[in-house]
Amino acid sequence: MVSLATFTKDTVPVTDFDPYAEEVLIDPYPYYEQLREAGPVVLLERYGAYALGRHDEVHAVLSDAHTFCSGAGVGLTNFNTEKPWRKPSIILEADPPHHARTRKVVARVLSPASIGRLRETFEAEADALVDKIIQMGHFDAAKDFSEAYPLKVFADAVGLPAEGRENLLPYGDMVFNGFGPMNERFTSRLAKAEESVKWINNVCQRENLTPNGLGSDLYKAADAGEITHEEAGMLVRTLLSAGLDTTVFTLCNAMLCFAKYPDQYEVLRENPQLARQAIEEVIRFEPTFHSFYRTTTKPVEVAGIEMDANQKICVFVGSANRDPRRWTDPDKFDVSRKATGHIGFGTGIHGCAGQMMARLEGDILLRAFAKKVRSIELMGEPVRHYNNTVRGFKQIPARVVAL
Ligand code: OVM
Repeated sequence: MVSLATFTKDTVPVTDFDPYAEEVLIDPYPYYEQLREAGPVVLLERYGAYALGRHDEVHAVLSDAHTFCSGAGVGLTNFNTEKPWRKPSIILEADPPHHARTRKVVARVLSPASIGRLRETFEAEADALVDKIIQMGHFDAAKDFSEAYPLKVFADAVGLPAEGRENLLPYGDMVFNGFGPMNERFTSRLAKAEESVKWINNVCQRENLTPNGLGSDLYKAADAGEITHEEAGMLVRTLLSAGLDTTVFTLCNAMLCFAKYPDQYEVLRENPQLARQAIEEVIRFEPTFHSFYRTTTKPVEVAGIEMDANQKICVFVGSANRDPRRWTDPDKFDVSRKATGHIGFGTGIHGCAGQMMARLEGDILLRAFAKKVRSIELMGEPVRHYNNTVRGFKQIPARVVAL
């Protein structure tokens, strides 16, 4: 175990904790507890960044985008002094006032009113996929289920060609590794990324998107003069960066939770209407996103700790979601609890713009599953997917029994 034994220097506890160490990615929660107990603000010595593990401070920092900006990057790399590995996102890595213009367009394209039209198709695809895994009996809950669904329904919704979709997850994997340190996990991914980057950049072009999808909607906002056509392409890149690995891993985490806690699956199966609440609890209990950064724009005090301007702060949403100061029995997976208010989607002006889409996919697929599947059990050890920022699986050997 990485020692979190802390000593005090300039009043801030200092730790050698490495959030990107393999043993932490396997099970971060004992480390998060130590982080939270060490203090509201801790200095990650090896990365020269502050860390927040408690709900209240995480929430406060994410709620103040002027003091804690995103324009210097939301990863460890400080764009004020270091070169980003790709062209910065014009929404994720943008600050007020510019951020509002792109955010407004993306928010509309991903609003409940806009994505409501997808429901029937999403439901039909969910039914078909659940029938398929029931037919299979033994299946891989990662590949055959959690990957298959978003790669079909979300990619179709954006308007992507069927060909080449195998590039989407590797591309996202690189983006999410890129929010961490430039470690081996990131550089090895980058080294073999050329083809995925090329494919992604290509399908962001209007002529390669179907005319009625969400990608095309972004270009229509450009036709209307809200953004430029080049910006529309950049925002399609955002949909493809943020929209696949995240939902895939959330579905993986949901499947694993239900395999591990059959009593909780039973609750859902008896009342499939609980699917939406259950997905919320999955995202609280096993959030896909675990950490990202903000950068101070001026000298500021956080929980009594003075920080200089231009300092990186690592915000541990995975820890905040288990903070006993905020949650009763935080380490209990409980689909009956009201998990809304978790910050698995972040919060504030940069709070996940795709969260309604994520919920739509999760809710529909989980409900279809709960209506047809009596039980799910593991048939072997799940194989974890290691990433600097997001947690999920590449293989979950499982078996389902039909109702
Ligand atoms: C983007 C982007 C990429 C990854 C994640 C994300 C969580 C946004 O390119 O804008 O939001």
